[in-house]
Amino acid sequence: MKLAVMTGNPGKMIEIKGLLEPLGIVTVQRDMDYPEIQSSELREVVKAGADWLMERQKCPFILDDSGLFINAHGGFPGVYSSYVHKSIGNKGILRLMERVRDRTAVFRTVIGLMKDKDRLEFFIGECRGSITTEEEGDQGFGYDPIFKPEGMEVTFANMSTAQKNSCSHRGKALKRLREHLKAYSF
Ligand code: ITT
Repeated sequence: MKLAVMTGNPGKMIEIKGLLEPLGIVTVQRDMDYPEIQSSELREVVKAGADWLMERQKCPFILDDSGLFINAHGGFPGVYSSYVHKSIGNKGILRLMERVRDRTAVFRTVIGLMKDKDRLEFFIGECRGSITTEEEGDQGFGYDPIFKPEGMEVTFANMSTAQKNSCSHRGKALKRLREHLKAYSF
């Protein structure tokens, strides 16, 4: 079973491989830089990306759009997570959180699976947690050093891939995808 993964992010790829390859699914990274539309919904971003990719990439493939939603900032950066990370980074987020008492946040992932042309299915995962007061850890990528999942003592950046996958937004979405793929041969 071979599945193309449409991402330019090698960190995501490691997490995806970690959960899908033990099932015998061979994942191949394809960095096609598909357009990410401006929308308030991750699902809409995935849908538009999948429509664009459908004309250019052989099925089956998956794409993943994720975001960090900070409650005290009305869900910011949310769908703008990529732009915000590139522009102000984790240090910028920590500055925005100075003197903010409610540090709760949620990470969300929407994975789109395009099995055949015009057959898009969504797999969703969410992880509640909080924003730390300083960067902690050097594993993972993106916002991992400043996000501590609920009930855990450490940030994602202080976890192994397997530990992060066991509780993360992407891990949950991938487990749903994995269950679905078990019943499907391609
Ligand atoms: P692709 O779109 O090419 O897959 P990306 O890194 O742009 O890669 P997203 O748009 O899904 O991916 O991610 C938005 C931002 O959120 C980006 O800065 C990521 O680094 C960050 N991010 C996504 N998932 C994350 C995770 O599990 N841990 C930490 N940061 C994450």
